Amino acid sequence: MINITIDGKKVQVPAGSTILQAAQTVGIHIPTLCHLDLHDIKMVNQTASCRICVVEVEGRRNLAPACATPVAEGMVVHSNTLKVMEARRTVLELMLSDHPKDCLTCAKSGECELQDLAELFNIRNIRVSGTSMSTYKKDISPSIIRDMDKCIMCRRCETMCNQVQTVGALSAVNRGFDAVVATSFEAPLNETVCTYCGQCVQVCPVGALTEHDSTWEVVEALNDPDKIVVVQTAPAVRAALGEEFGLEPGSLVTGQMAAALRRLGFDYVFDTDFAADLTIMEEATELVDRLTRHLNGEDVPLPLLTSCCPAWVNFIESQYPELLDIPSSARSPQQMFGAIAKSYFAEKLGVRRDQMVVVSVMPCLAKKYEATKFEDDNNQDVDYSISTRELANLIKRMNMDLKELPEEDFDDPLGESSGAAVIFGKTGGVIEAALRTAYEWVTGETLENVEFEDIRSTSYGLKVAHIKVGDLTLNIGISSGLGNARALLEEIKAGNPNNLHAIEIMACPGGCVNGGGQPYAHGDMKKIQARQAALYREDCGKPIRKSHENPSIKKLYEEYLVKPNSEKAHHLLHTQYTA
Ligand code: HC0
Ligand code: SF4
Repeated sequence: MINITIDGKKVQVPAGSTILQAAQTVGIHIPTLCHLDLHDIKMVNQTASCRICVVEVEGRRNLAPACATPVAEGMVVHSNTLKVMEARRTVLELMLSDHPKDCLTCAKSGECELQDLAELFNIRNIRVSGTSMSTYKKDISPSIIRDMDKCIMCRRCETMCNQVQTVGALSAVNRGFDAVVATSFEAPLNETVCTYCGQCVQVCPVGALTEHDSTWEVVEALNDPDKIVVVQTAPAVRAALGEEFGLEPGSLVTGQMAAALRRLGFDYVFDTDFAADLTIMEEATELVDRLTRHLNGEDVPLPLLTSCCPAWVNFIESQYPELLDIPSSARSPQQMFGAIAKSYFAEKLGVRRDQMVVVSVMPCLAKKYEATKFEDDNNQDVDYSISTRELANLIKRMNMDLKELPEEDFDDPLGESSGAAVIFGKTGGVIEAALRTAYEWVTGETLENVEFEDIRSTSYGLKVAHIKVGDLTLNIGISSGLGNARALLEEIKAGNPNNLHAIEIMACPGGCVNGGGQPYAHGDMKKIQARQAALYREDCGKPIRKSHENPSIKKLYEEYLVKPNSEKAHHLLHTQYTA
């Protein structure tokens, strides 16, 4: 261990630690902009480029960046001298000299780490002048908006995209004031391998990367007397929306959220969880069918890969076109919901599909792109997908405080769901939900304990579990984060040595609770764990915890779809993948 002193406090840390890490162990806050250490998901952005974290080290002439300076025995550090404060202030002024001054209208206003520091250092004018502002064209994709004039070259997005997600859509180019993180050949994002996972948006400290907001379009639809506006809410939203209203991470606000949506003017407040149960009916049927044929000696594609995460689907389509026969053909719950709302439910109401507007509230930015892919008669199944952050903003805009609202229920019939559906929002949840159903279908027995502890995990890596289903042992893979997905796909290409039968993949580390559209976690992975625990609590409290026992789902098959994988179900609920 190494002993040092920071601001008069004695600190003992392992050799190899940085001054920043040492300071954190004794609660001394040294500000950073570029630095981000998410060691839980193996992301360390240590570019030491912003120089906000400089400190004085006795015996050294120059200030040292705390994030990149290793501790040494007997080192004496000062983090709050006048020299340090002046240096930080000058760095901030230099950054602001090449930064647009449109904070009033910036999508990140109030959440911007650069704005927070400018406020903290009381910067009221910028003494640095004579520099020319860079001017980049805004890149507007269905999911993400890149405004590179705001890029401060922290390179967190690049590290996230390359190191954690292994997509490689972003890298730093140019020098000096023109330095920026760009796509190859500066192509628009929608012409690159970007999956729209939105993890770069989650870690961007400024307004360079933000979601493509659709809240005004939703408000216009709500105000159109000729439209029936239906909303669905994803599992993970209820576990994070409260954070935007000052509630503790992990607070469940399912009932208040339904009340808020009703007061916003939605005609029907439904739940994506209903469609998650529907997904299990289709996906578990496919799993049982493939397993049965495999056991009968047929050559069937295994392992079955879950297909409900759109960023993951984008990833396999662009990076592993040779494996496109193995994902389940089931569409995601968001899309199953849209298709059923605009057919079954529209028919019940006696309206045409183009008289109905379907809005989804998702923790995810890739869902915005996914919504553009599915349509009938030139009319999208899901018209608008907004993020948890956008919903919070809408609720605040309408002068409501979520905390003050009563708890209300979803509407029928697309609002009823099981506990299996709500855990979709956490890594491992989809496969656990599928197992609850597949177990009973394969064995014909009642599954007494529905909680598959062996496949649950709070870590963000790969997990392989072996589950007994009657005489069968199912080998299950679970992965969140696209880097982990890549590792599993490479294993499959190498001949599937672990003989995996089914794999769940979610693009965001930890699952949808950590989606690109969730309240900014600012690197606090404890928040993600609290949101995960909240979904398990909601599952525990549900009277029905298996998808195939959901009465509204049973009725949907009786009245409309006939049975899982029927011709009608196939037309409305399944898809084909394209490279
Ligand atoms: Fe998810 Fe979903 S669980 S992808 O993470 O399957 O976004 O929450 O809505 O569609 O249900 C996100 C979350 C969903 C879908 C569901 C799935
Ligand atoms: Fe990379 Fe995901 Fe950002 Fe696209 S959305 S650039 S894949 S991190």
